[in-house]
Amino acid sequence: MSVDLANPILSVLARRKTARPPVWFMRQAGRHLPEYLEVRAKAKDFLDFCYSPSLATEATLQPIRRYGMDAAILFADILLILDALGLEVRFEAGVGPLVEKVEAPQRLDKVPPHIVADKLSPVYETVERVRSQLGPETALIGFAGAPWTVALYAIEGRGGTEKTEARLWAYQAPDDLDAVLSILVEATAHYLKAQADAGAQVLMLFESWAEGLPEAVFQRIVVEPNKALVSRLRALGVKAPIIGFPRGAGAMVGAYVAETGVDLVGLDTAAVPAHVNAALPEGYPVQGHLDPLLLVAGGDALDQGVRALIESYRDRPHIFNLGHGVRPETPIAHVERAVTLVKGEV
Ligand code: 1CP
Repeated sequence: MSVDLANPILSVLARRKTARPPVWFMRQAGRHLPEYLEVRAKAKDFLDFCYSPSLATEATLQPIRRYGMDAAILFADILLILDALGLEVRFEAGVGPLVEKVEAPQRLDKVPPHIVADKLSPVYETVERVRSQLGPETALIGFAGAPWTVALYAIEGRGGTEKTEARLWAYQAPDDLDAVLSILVEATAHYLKAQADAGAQVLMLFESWAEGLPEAVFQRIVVEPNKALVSRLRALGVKAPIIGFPRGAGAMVGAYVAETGVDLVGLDTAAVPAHVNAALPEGYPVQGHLDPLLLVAGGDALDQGVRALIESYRDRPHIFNLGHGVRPETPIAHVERAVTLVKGEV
């Protein structure tokens, strides 16, 4: 792994401890920024926004300009791959994403994986444009949804905390679920390789719906497909470090890290530092996991939360982040305060 020591995010990913944790926030672009809402209004709909390199580049760069984050995350969405696979994907204001439901894996088998990746070429153009406008000290993170989380949208038609239908597939039609997950592994590997080739220096897998699964199910539908995706990326020659974010993995975080081969694990709001530190090998890097509500609350609670989190991971390489995305109602001054605290500028 080639390491640019002037880039603190890449240093942490190479297991080096940095003088202070580098910082960026999931969903740092988006609805809490007035300048985002302005750009958003220029696009026909959210898919059009994601597929317009000039608009997506602007949205990616806005939080870097405003806050001086150490990483930019590509402006796109985990559901673009389902659109490229031929499913109807819509983003309804106030409802969230809605996806055409698949009844059987064959529905996803129509477009070959490299064609799926080709259909997403506007995303790679965004990556190129963003990279050319970032300084060497700022890392560019490309991303995709991890297979289970994307499969959930295809099976249920939307995201969800209950996941009843998709989880029933794991028991009643395990071969069908495995087939869906394998198709997603292959398409996602080509998609992420193209992002890396275009200039993404880090790749992140969002396994956002991994909570509440029994151990054996977690192993089969989260660990195995994430592991397959990491190996497939390496087999395709991708060298970029990979962040896995198995949101809600809880006590399974150690197994996820040991078996998937991700280079760093993203932790969620409910992660317990003492447990994480006991479960992960010495020197293994982590990212997270401030409660996004502390960024809404501000004040002493925010200051104490930021300091406590830095202290919790003082002994291992750490990228400071939230436990989930920035909420739309977050005051800009609170984000500024948190970044200033992490950077040790107060
Ligand atoms: O402007 C709008 O109204 C649309 C809101 C929005 C935004 C800003 C959506 C719809 N997606 C995005 C961008 C996005 N999505 C980014 C890039 C911006 C950044 O992080 O700064 C990323 C990384 C994502 C990833 C994503 N999309 C995830 C994984 C992260 C997470 O939050 O767990 C998930 C689950 C999605 C699906 C999705 N797309 C949009 C929403 C609101 C959701 C999640 C909620 C749901 O399913 O109802």
